[in-house]
Amino acid sequence: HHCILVGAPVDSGKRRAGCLMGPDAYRTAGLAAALESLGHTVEDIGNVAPAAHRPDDETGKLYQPNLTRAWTESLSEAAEAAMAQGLPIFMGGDHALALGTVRGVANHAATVNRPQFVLWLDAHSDYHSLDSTDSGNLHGTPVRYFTKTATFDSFPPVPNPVPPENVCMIGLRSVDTAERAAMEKVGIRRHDMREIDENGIARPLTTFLEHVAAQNGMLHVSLDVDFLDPSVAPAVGTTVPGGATVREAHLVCEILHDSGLMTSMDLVELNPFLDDRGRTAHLMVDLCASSMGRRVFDRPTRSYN
Ligand code: DIR
Ligand code: MN
Ligand code: MN
Ligand code: MN
Repeated sequence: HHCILVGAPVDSGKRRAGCLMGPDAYRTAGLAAALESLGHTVEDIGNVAPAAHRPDDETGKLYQPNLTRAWTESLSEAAEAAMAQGLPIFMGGDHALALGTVRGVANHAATVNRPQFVLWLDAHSDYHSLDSTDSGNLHGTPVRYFTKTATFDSFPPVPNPVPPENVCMIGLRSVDTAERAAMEKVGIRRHDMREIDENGIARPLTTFLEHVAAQNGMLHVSLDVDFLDPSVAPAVGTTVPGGATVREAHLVCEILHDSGLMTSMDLVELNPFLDDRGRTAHLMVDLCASSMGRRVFDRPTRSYN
């Protein structure tokens, strides 16, 4: 693959600062070299900047809506452009960046007449509307936005929404009441940690991937640091106990690679200010490497039946 590293130092999606340092933490942790060692070509295009915008004030319930809108505009453009050149990896930045990246990759998918799918690896469902959010933090809203299942006032319109049936969430363990009620009305594939405990993590993923493959879909993977258990990934502002283990996360990424379906990826919510000697940044780089082909041994290409 030709991997395009896109820095997205979005820090406006929630109040605790630090995600702006994410792109440089991934660079420092060796993301480009890890991908090159797997035989990919890598191009780091530097950091995207937010579009021109009016400064935010402290009125209103939403936190920094003007800045987040500006990021949505510039990242959507950058994502659509990068899709035409290779496989973009968006180095976040908090999860508000996905308002832009998913809007952009879905626009690209429409130009090549293929359906867009999204795998959301997160403790949270990020399915708030501008009305339902209690926190006012826009990192809790991208899935609602790119599925166009609510109106988002003065945000850029979504010309190519991702159908809710094309979204699969794995790792859920913190879903707000309003999100849960809204999700029950649509066909998002949602897999909470209890299901993973009972059945393993491979089953819901492979079922979803078969669905993506059957439709010749494009697949965007959005990996939130808090998908992982905080004991192995402490560098995130919204830790939730009971997350994926290191091996569960690698298995997801290894299966993704073997599927050959992933066409773009977000690495989000890393807050290097909260890290422990870079261990979370390194784990995220290792997971990205697994999703791009790193393995211990090759697997047999045939099945055993
Ligand atoms: C939380 C979102 N449900 C909120 N938390 C997230 O603020 O609405 N953390 N997305 O990563
Ligand atoms: Mn998230
Ligand atoms: Mn989260
Ligand atoms: Mn490959």
